[in-house]
Amino acid sequence: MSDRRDDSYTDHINGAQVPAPQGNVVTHSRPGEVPRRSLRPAIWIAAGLLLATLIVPTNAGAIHIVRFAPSVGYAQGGPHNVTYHVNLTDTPSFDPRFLTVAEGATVTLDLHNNGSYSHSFTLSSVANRTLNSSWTPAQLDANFSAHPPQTGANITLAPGGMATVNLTYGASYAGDSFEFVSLVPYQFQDGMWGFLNVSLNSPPYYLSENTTNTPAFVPDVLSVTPHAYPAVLNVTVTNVGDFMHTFTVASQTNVTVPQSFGAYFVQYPFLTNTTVPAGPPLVAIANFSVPAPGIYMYICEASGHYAAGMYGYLYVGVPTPPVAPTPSTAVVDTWILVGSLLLVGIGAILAVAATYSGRWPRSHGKHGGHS
Ligand SMILES: [Cu+2]
Repeated sequence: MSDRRDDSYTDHINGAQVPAPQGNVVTHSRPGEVPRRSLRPAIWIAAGLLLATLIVPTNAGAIHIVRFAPSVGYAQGGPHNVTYHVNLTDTPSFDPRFLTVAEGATVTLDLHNNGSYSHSFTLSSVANRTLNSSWTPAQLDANFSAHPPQTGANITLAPGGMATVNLTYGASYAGDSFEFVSLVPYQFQDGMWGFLNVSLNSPPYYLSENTTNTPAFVPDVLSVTPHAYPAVLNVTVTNVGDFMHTFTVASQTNVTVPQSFGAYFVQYPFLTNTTVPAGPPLVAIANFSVPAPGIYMYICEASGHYAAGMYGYLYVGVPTPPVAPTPSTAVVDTWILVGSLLLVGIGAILAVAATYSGRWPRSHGKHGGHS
């Protein structure tokens, strides 16, 4: 007993050659049989190519990471004590105006009058008392006569003058806030005030930022997860380009700074507005504190830089997004992923189809094979 088709096939090839009828073509296929074998490699190659598109988003991500690496700068814990460089300006203002020191730690205030008028740094010794900005200069003086300023923290600086103040607050002051003002008439009333906050014993957090000629901040996302608030941040900003920039952090959370940021920052004073010099030392330290969790936007105030995309986000106590929030890049990445998923799905369907249409290379011996 044997396969009739094999017998007939053997008989055929061993028999006398018969010329094909005119107009017909002789093949090994039976009438109506589709030469499917030639299609199967095409199906498998197509499926393989489509599955290979899995590599596309991986590569796109790699390019993205290289371009922005590191896309997120994470804070490092630092030493206990903290130093602030506080400018006394003719605005008139203190910059920065919100300072924080942990209980038991020493805060060093490097005061610098970089204006053309005299200013004073006068720190209240009364905790959690906000001075009344509608007071006259005489009423303000009367207040400090009744409640003398913090010892060693009532200093008047001539233009260009500098002074250093060291202060330490014990644990009983944790959570307290002390206002400081300028006693030069009408400067306090015009906005020259700030607050020194005593936080729980949490260290300052150290971050690194760079400014480039693009112009851009690299990274454009900073992340810190403080244990207590307000939290002291110490951001080292390095200028790796040739232009002057500023590292200007908004005080509102979850807000996009408007393009006309000048008016905005008058209404909502920034947490810090640190100049990043174009020449040596090319490094600036931004000391400031953040009062609460949230996303704080930072921008460069140099003309045209913010509009050209020089901004970033400081994530405080909230998780950072998986991709840096650069809108155009995020959209491209999303569509690459969606497109790849579609292609992978098609590839999988083709692979299943190829499985059901038969194995390839096809096993021999069932029919049409040479024994
Ligand atoms: Cu800039």
